[in-house]
Amino acid sequence: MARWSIVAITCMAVFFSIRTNAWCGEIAPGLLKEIESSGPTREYAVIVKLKETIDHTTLGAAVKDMVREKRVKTVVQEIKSRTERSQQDIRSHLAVRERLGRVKKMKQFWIFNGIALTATAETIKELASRPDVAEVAQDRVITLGVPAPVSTAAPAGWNLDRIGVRPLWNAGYTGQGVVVANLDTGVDITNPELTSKWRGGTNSWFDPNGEHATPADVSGHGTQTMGIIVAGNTVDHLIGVAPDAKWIAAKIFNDAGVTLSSITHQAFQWVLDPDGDPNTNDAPDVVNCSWDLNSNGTGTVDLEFLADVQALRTAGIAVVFSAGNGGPAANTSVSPANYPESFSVGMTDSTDAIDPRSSRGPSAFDGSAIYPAIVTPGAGVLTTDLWFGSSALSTATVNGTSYSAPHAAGAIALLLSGNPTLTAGQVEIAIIRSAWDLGTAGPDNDYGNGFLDVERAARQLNVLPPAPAGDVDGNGMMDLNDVLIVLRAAVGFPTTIVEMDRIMARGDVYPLAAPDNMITPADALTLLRMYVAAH
Ligand SMILES: [Ca+2]
Ligand SMILES: [Ca+2]
Ligand SMILES: [Ca+2]
Ligand SMILES: [Ca+2]
Repeated sequence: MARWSIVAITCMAVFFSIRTNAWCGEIAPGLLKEIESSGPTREYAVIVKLKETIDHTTLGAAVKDMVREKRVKTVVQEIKSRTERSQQDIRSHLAVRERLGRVKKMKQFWIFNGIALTATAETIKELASRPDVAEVAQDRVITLGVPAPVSTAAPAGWNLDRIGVRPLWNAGYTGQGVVVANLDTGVDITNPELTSKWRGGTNSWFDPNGEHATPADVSGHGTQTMGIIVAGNTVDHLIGVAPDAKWIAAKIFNDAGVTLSSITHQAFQWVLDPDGDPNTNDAPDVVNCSWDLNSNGTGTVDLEFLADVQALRTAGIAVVFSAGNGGPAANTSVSPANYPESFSVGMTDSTDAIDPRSSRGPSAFDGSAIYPAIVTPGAGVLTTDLWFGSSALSTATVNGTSYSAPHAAGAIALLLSGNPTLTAGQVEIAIIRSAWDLGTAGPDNDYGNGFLDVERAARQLNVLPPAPAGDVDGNGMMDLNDVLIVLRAAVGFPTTIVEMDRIMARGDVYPLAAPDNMITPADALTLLRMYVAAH
């Protein structure tokens, strides 16, 4: 323990890096324009960003082998103490100005090195000229995109079967012991599907807009995204990927559907340490974000939340983002989904074809990284909706990459319930490597690394044992249903792309010496013989 501390202190010294060599900071162009047009007397809501930033590569390397609880605690403590030290000077400067009434509504952050406040143009210029300040920028308004129209009812659970949840469910991995969070419009806790799945307690709900003391949602968006992760059951009400996971939520969008940069920074900070005590690890294991910073248009990069996403990821929390609805043109990625630390998820329809709206790569972050990371169903998906006190279950059929992201978040929760010692990185890599290749051969910028298959990821991670030969439906044994599936495929019974890929991978058993990459009646016959021989 003592030895680790010494090593840690040595490492900590380089956790901060200075990004820019400029002598003093600047006023962001958008804010400058506003000041020029609105004059000197007005007060502006701004975020002062300091030059020193946490070096997450170094910090990440120092904490990567720690158990989850210690990792979260170490990351929170380190970045807290580093940013506090870094902000000492400017905070005493600001304290004086606050007493004079020249600075108001100060909010200090540690998840990124900055302070939100309101001030007049004169004070803003003075702050921007400080050598420790990188930039003073507007506290921007972020609007939730208008959701696509709700479609007609889809068969319940098609999307869950498609991503291969059943073999995990059958093995008893249903999300138990895993906590997921969303940063969204809130979650309607009165919906009976979601009531008992809330983790509960004051550290499980955060409304930085101060509108709701207990979990609520007036829009439906957050209730719908959370439903795809945790709602329903594994028996007769198929809605969520990981129905035994618990949820917590930060309601970043207010009841009018808008948020601010500062509000969203507060939510990311809350996620890392919901009860404000670094000694208790009450952070979630997975965070789902079904929104983007589209103010600059798609195909651009906006670094507003880079430090926040990096901090969560350094702490070992998976951060899943919807890839955006800016397709079908190439280079339509959005931030924060296109940050390297985000896990971006695009949208397919019920035939496993990419939906035209799904944003395409490459990632604008570096202009070359594959985007999205993966694709999942997102068009025509059944989920929970706002509940108005009726006795009937309240559901909606929804469309958009907003609803693809929760499939991946739920899949990560399932895998973690199968092995809680896995890291976010291990799980994400397994999901990418086990995804079904669609579209152009190999990773591409429509389907990313391919279509989510949580069963294959689980086998790669040894969460599930290798599948028996000929187990086409993945239920853990070679049985008559497998024969039937292969026979139907052989006679051209319509199957989707991923279903056909699955059947090919497991059911192409004839010729025995070298399967021919075709499903024919001979494959079904071979499977039948295998079945008879085994029984
Ligand atoms: Ca805590
Ligand atoms: Ca491909
Ligand atoms: Ca089977
Ligand atoms: Ca064959």
